[in-house]
Amino acid sequence: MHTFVTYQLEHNLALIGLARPPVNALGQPLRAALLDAVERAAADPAVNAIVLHGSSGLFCAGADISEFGSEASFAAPDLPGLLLRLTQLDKPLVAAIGKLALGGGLELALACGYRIGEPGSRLGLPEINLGLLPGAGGTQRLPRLIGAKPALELMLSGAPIGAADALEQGLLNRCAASAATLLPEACAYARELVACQAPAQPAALYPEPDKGLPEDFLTRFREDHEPRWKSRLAPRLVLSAVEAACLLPLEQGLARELALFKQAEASAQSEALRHVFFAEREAGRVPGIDANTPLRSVRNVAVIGAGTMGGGIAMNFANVGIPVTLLEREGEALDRGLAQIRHNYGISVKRGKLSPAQLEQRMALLQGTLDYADLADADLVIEAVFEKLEIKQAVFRTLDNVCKPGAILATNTSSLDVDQIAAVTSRPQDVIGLHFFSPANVMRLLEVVRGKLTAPDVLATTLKMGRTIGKMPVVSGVCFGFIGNRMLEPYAREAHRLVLEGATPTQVDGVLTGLDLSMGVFSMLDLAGIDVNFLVRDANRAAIAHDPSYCRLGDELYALGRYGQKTSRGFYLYEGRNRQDDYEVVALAERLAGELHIPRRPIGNQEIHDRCLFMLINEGIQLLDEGIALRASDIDLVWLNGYGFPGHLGGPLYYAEQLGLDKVLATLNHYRKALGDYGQTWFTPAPLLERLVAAGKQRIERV
Ligand code: 3H9
Repeated sequence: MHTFVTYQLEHNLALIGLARPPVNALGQPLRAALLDAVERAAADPAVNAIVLHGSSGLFCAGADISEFGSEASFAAPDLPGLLLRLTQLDKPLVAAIGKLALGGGLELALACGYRIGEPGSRLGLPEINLGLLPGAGGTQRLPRLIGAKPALELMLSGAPIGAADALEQGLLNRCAASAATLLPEACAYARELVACQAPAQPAALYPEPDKGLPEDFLTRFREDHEPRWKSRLAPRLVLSAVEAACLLPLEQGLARELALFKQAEASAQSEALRHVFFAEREAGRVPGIDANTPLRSVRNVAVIGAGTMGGGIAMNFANVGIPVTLLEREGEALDRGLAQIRHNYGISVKRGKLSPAQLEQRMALLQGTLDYADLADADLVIEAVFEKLEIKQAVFRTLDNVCKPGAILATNTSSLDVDQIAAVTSRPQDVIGLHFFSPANVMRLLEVVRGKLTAPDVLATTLKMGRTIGKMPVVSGVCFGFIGNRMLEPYAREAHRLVLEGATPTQVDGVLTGLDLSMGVFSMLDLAGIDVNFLVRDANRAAIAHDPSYCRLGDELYALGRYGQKTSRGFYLYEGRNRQDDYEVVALAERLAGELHIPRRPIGNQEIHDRCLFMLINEGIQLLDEGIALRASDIDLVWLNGYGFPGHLGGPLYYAEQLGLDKVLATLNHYRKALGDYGQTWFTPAPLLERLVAAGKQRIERV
């Protein structure tokens, strides 16, 4: 039988070790075992103090996320009650924080009177990423320990801090010399506390957490931050809880926190974000590879093309200490590329995110070259040249000649056929697509495109590499545009068409940003470049030629040289970063509608929502049916991490499930009829959607 905790008595100290791999999530079984162990120590007169630690070194990653939304979440002993009990013991408790104390794990440490970390410890309250707030005393005890402002920042950012910061902020009392000495140092600390008769719970350092802050601090804070929160609930609840910490006695504050937590836990937003949490872990499980798949070693990387994309890709590797050879055709372009990278790092230095020394270290990892021969030793080569099949094939022929056997040859194509690129080499098993999103040093999504012949170890290696450089890798099969851009096509097509029918770009974008997407279609196209979008569309012209209205507005803007932000004109007019509507675009839409015999009419927001979003969803379901995406949640991850879909809606396919698949299907069928020939052409429901609805399924899966 599993015991979930270890218990040792050592010279009047009780050592209680959390032992629930992999991360000591505080699910009901661990809570019960911990309470038993603590009561045993409390009742034993031979015990003077308690040291709480993670028996395998890692302290605790918080509440068990899989329990949320079920009865187990607050099954006895519940976490707030358990932690309250810890604060009532009359023996000092020392939390020995190895590696991680996150969420409920940090709250557990806060309920202990004393905390010691090690140099590698990371402490944080990431509940906000799950649409939650700390619900086991964190919102009340942390402000009383470090003050309202830093506590609020920790809770709202959700990002963990390191041991040095935690020590400085007063979150840790001490830091051990190393992870190996953490436990003995924690025991020595406990003995000192006993020797000096320290109280089991030291007095709060900030009994009034907002003391010293301006009187209207919280009101101003809310006003300043609310616009960025859009419709997110959790940050507002965090703020309410901290308000309670400032206004109410601890006991009442804890009760208020609990009520707020339960509200968050029951919210659709939190449920969606929990879906995202598990989707991210699931994405790593790929048929054909597992923990036993051997990995190729990637000690150095080469990137071909020092433009915006190539430069951004190269930065990802330099950021984690991997040397990169950057290849360009001409010295001037190479110099420009390297200067741009230095400029980008310079911005991070200005923002205090990087030290000047770190900038130099990273630049030193980047080696420019004009000679393919310098790529002979690269373990991984990523091509980021112009998006044209013949050009990319030529690059791969050269790579085939110069690269060492076993090197992974990757293309950053956003839409071309990876198999056709692989086919020009003598080693298609080593070829894979690595589709980074612009700006490549910032965007988290990495589509890993598995070709027909891509070897399992190449896939496994690139997936791992993707995580190492901080990306969210999602596997896609080969098709035009892969997962993300293929779904973008019908979504953008519908947006274009709606403007011909009578909507305006602002109206369409407003509906989408109203849903909390980070950008509307037209702002996104203006940013990405109408020319870029045109060229991608043009490469696939045969598939759309039968619809003369297809993205016609975009084609015309391209012909006018209105490429978007870079030319200060696109779907909108730009003055610096300011965006305005342009009556010329509306006039153009009117003219095109006339030529194409498209009747213009007022378009309602619901219609914009349904036509854009349901087209996106329909294409996603079709991709799943074709096996291009492995699972619905992978598709969600692509749109969440690459296209600004809001996490609290869980991704487009999760969103469809919440709306009801029958509703999505009925709406598609409605427009199929209502929009005449156009509807007949484009509004065919994906057969999988029809099968799912016919089978009464609520979840999107392959059936
Ligand atoms: C909370 O605490 C609420 C309280 O305030 C109030 C309560 C009343 N629960 O990510 P990995 C699993 S909210 C359940 O692949 P890594 C994970 O699913 C919680 N399971 O490894 C995976 O399982 P599998 C606040 C969890 O090394 C395995 O562990 N805490 C939990 O890259 C390995 O995870 C958080 O939000 C959990 N809490 O990263 C922390 N954590 O192998 C969330 C992990 O079957 N967790 N698992 O797929 C993390 O950020 C990362 O998992 C962590 C490890 C950094 C810990």
